[in-house]
Amino acid sequence: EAASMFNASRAGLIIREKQPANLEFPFASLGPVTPTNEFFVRTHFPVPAIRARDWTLTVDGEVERGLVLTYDDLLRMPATTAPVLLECAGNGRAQLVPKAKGLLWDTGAVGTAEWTGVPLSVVLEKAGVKKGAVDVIFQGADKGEVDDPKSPGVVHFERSLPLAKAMRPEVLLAYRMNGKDLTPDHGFPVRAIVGGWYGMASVKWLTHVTVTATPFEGFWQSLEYAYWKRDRERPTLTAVTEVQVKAQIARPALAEAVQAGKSYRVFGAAWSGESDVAGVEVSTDAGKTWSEAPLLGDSVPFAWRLWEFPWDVPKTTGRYKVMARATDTKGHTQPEKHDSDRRTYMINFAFTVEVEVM
Ligand code: MTE
Ligand code: MO
Repeated sequence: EAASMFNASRAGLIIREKQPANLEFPFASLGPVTPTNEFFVRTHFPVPAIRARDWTLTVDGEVERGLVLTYDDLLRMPATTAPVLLECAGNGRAQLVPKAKGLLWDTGAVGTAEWTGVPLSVVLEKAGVKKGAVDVIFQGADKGEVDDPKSPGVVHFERSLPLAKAMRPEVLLAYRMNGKDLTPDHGFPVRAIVGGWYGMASVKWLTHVTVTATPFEGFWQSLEYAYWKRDRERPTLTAVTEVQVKAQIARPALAEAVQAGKSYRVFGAAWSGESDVAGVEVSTDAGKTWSEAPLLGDSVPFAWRLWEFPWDVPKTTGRYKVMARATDTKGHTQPEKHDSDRRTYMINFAFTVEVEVM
């Protein structure tokens, strides 16, 4: 099982950790949809081996009718297919100064795939959510030892959504990725897909959906994947949720040689969790001046938007610093620096790509 993850089809991915598998997409290969064998993999524990015929999804807690769904039950329910972006909350961590702890993702812990699944709302409506319910917890089959002062020992990977988000159409119980059954490392047989939120919300190998009357405070949202939110200057660790606005450059790649005096097509993607990208700007002089970069195609909610910028490369050779920054339709734009209250998550300051004009 584990060995199969390192076969030839994985040759295109950058290995950040072998066991458990943490693999990064080479962002220079950017396209509209990320092929499954190039899609980044983020796992905290060994991949659980689950056969579709043995799998069940238990829906319990604050519901009128508890449910136990089989894989076939789920496949018979109304499904939707949509491209949705997943970005790990730690994407870009390698760009932090001083050097951060944790997996040092560069720019490739992000991808957009086409997911097929049943809206969670369909299943919750079938179960009948009781009045007073506030949270919906997703539990994955994978588990392991964590360093949690509140509940030391073995825990499952678990995350919750507030009920209002759980009922949104962009929250799916997904069983297909890019038109095929999920692969083991992407959550076979069924995972959550939470459009607009960082990847940790999209729980893989999903086996339990529990509705609760009190806010969930599991390890993966009160200690990990949590940031310091200041309320009248008093910081509290708060769960990371919505994806922050960001543009990333695919080409030129770091240290790429660019021809002097010619035109070069700077190319990248931009996204923002629950809103659309309004515009992208590019700077080729380390952020002194910025120009609008045309957006390509149409805006698709919860997916990324590709953009390009025709750069008239100067005749003067030397090092140039290329940057991109996006603004979303809510008016948010990327910051210049990382806010340390975010710890090593939600890293969306505008990165610099140094290129050699020659
Ligand atoms: N679900 C389970 N059960 N276990 C995990 O370790 N990792 C999460 C999320 N779902 C994880 C999980 C994190 S942090 C991310 S970024 C995404 O899965 C990555 O999804 P992918 O591996 O399909 O790219
Ligand atoms: Mo993640």
